[in-house]
Amino acid sequence: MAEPTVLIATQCAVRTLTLNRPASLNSFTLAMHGELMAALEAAAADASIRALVITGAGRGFCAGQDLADPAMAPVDGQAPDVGAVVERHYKPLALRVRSMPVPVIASVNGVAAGAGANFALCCDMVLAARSASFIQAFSKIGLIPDCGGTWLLPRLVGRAQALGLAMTGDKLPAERAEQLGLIWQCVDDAALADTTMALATKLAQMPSRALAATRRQIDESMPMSLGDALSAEATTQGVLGRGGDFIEGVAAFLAKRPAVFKDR
Ligand code: T3D
Repeated sequence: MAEPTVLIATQCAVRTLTLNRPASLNSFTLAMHGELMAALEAAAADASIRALVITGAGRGFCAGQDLADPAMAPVDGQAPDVGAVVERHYKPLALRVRSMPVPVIASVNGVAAGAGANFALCCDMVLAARSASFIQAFSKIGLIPDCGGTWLLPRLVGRAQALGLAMTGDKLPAERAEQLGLIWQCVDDAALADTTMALATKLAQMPSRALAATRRQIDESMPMSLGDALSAEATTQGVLGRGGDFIEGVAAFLAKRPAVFKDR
């Protein structure tokens, strides 16, 4: 039987998905796209899961599209339909991660290149090992950043750094990525697993529904006026205010006890 391209593990309420094609730095094949999407759907549907971690097996996080995947090879001299691959696989993947009902942490254990870098940046919080790096490798093969790169990069680091990273395709060390605000935190390699699990456990104990709504609100606020963003906040706050987590959060505060959140 073929080795799974995504390993799935659960510890308490934290689901960890490990991209598992280490010989090619966990680059994406169509098979891995399928298994990853199925794993994301399963985590979204499982009410016992309250935080998701995505990491890579071996020395890399993900090297983007597997450039040796037969699906990428020309057929009868015709170039592969790269646009169709992006539309059918990378777009749903990015949107699925961005709409998960629970917080998603990318635990970047090594190089994250091409769509692998932008897949990590789609996640809510990115922790990276000090030896890890981020590479917008697309320009080196005549493409533009995909998997959300053209949207994410300027929003995370501004136009000047976004264009510099995308045009040069230079390797950005994790420490510099943290300084630029591209990622949440860079930690010593030996501390990555524990730091990731501590963060995931903390987020798993928080009100998932409010965290997912926070992500949505921030994403949707980008093109809005302040007035529209304030109205959207009021609408979302109205929904959350009628939920069990708000009642529980306030009751726990007043009773000086830890809250137990359940909404998703
Ligand atoms: O359909 C579409 O194509 C559209 C979608 C596009 C999305 C994209 O992601 S486009 C960008 C694709 N990715 C890249 O261009 C990155 C290619 N990889 C690299 O530039 C380098 O491997 C790294 C900088 C990421 C790491 O370098 P290094 O020196 O640490 O490792 P290495 O020796 O290059 O790679 C180790 C092995 O992984 C090697 O195999 P081998 O020689 O040991 O058998 C290498 O060929 C393989 N590998 C790395 N990246 C890929 C890959 N194999 C297939 N596809 C890859 N992307």
